[in-house]
Amino acid sequence: MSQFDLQSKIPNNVNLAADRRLQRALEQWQPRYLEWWNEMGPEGFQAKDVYLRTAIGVSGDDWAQFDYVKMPDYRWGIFLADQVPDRRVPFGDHLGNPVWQEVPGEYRNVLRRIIVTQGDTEPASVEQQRRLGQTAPSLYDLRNLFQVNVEEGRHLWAMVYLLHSHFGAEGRDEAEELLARRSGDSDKPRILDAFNQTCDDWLSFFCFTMFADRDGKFQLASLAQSAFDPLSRTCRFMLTEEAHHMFVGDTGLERILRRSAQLTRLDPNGDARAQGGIDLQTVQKFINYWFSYCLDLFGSEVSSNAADFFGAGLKGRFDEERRFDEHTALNQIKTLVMPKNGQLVNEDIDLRNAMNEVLREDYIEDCRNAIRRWSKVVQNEGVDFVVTLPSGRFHRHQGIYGGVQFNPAGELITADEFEAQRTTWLPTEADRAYLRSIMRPVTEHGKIANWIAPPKKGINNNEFEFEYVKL
Ligand code: BYC
Ligand code: FE
Ligand code: FE
Repeated sequence: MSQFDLQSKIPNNVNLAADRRLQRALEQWQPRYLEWWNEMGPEGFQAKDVYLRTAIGVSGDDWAQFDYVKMPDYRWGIFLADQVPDRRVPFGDHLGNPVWQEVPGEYRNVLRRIIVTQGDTEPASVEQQRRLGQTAPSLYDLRNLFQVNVEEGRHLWAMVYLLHSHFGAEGRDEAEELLARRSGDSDKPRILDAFNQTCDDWLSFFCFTMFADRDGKFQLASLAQSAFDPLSRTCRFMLTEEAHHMFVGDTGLERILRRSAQLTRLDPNGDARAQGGIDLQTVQKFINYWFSYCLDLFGSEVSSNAADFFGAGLKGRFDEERRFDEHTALNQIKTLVMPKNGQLVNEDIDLRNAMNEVLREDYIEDCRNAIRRWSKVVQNEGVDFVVTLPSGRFHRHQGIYGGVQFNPAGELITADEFEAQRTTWLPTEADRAYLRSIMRPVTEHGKIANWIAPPKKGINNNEFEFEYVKL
């Protein structure tokens, strides 16, 4: 078991005190991180006491403690899951060899890129969500937003630790750049498209934590398989925190859908907007939008990068060790549906080259489970509406379907046909303006905005009425 040092400047379980140079470098990065947090973190509420969980361990039920904390005082730390004794490379060309504690020279550049790409998403999400505190539907939701935000900040620390400890001067430069890029900025945007999209209303926030944080689950799980053991261990612990982020998104959307169904029933014309709520079709449009942007995060369906990552043992499949018997993925094929000359044709691809698609399919299946549950919630409220997940081809900007138009059922259509339907399939400026108009902050204990149902229970065995944020 690793030793926990929770008292020093940077809480950690990596024995930072024993490596003075690394400690000093990270302690120099720390004030710049705090500057970034103050400038780009949550707008307002920074001086308020928020009921937050903080990591104090990496395993068991008591890995976190709950207490009132002012966000800038949050104890952002470096925590790796415990080392697995005699761990072996679980897949790829180095299958069965001991895992690496240091970065092999030949993989230095690709590993750095993987870590930087992952690291970049963490502060990006905080930037995207920074204004949401102003319109939270309840203190419970406000607290959950801030919980997600501080933990995404910690995920940045997790990646910066790897950059500082294993990539020398280049790693330190990358760590600076992670604080310099800005979500949505035209000069210095974040690396991936989904993390440059506006997330200024709570329907978007719940879609984001449902679909983008769930992408995080799959990306982190595939990196948790990595032969580079420090990356594996840090991702394993990040997954522990990730569960709550997805819970916020999944239950947030479920609560909106329940309330939307109730208001649809209540209104004589079945118009939830007339009752100050969100109509089900609008929820569907936001699901379509965020789901499709998150599918792009998995990369090209056919990708030699993905094949190289797998062969090198850097990035595995989801739950590689448990779910597969064969771990080289050699001499196997995957059939993909390809758009060719205005038609869809099946094409066999070498499995390693299709690894992005393999991971994406597992992700889609995970999303589908939630969608089925939500439809039941709506129907149990007596409204005949089925929430659907659009086809993985719909509204894509990357990969083989990028730049080709499909309807939500996944059928090829022309660009004109797509444009004619755009406003029925995807959020419009008017939809966004409507959401802004109904999203007024609710800050009384136990009260909740009209457009969302209360949660079934509160946080850490507290009531929904608990004072989650002291205003
Ligand atoms: N946006 O051939 P391709 C999380 C670029 S969520 C912009 O497909 P490959 C979190 C690509 O960079 C987890 N650009 O290559 C959640 C490349 O450009 P260059 C976050 C894109 O290697 C919530 C070119 O297109 N991480 O942690 O197969 C809150 C060709 O790409 C995009 C990930 O999801 C895009 N979507 O795929 C907080 C990343 N897609 O280099 C945190 C996982 C492609 O030719 N995926 N491009 O100029 C990867 O890291 C993949 O390697 C890439 C590329 C998607 C980056
Ligand atoms: Fe994260
Ligand atoms: Fe997350």
